[in-house]
Amino acid sequence: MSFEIDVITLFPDMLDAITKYGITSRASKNEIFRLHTWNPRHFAKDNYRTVDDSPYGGGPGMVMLAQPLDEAITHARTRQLAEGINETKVIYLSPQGELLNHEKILQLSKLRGMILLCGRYEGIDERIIMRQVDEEISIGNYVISGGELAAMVLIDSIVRQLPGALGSADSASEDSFANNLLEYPQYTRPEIYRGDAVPPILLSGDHAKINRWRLQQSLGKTWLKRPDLLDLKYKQGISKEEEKLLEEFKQTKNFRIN
Ligand code: 4GX
Repeated sequence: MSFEIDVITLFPDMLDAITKYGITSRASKNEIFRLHTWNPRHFAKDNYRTVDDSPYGGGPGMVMLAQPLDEAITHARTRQLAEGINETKVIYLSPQGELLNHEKILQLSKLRGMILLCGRYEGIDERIIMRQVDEEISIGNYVISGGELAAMVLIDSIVRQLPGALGSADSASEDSFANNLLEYPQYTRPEIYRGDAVPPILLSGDHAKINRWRLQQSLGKTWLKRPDLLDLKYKQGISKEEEKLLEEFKQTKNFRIN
């Protein structure tokens, strides 16, 4: 059964990038997930297909009308139900939402489907949030021009967690944030680039040693660049081996900030 995604958006073509490129394109072709868009404009009633109006109480900009959004969401709910999804979630992407993180992505990836609501202008009529929205999610403390890019961030990060989405070469469980550590540094050919050599241990062929070095680099990088993540790592539980590797990293002070 594929993960069913319905997106309510005035700019459905923006979402094409998800099904056109890379890992999410392959996952779509393999029917790991299915993406449907609904344009509120198609549900507008007047001859001009109006989807917005000025805010009551005055002020700048426009607000998305309740009625076209309501009908678009109802159609999306009906489609989810037809796909056998009895419990779906309507998510509004907004700076007023709960901040998105890895834990939230894992939680959402366990659903069978979801409906994403993309706002433009100054946002949507509050009554739609009251009547139809189950959760508000923010991708970060900054403002973008509409919910579409936020929805695409959410979709991409969820799809990566779905069974069969990643090739055997990739692994979601080894990604940073799955274990609260940053990735170790990567190198590829040539062995020496403009006088900078690849760490010799990576050419040694000793995979036990390489794994220990990589874990030490992950711990050290996290300590240097993301002490907030390292706190989470400690709460999650750090092994004696990891503690030793990090201490050794701190001692040797062979770190660079780049
Ligand atoms: N994380 N935006 C929503 C419309 C809007 C305006 C005001 C509510 C209040 C965003 C974010 C985000 C731009 C999507 C404004 N909604 N979405 N849009 N940050 O900035 O998710």
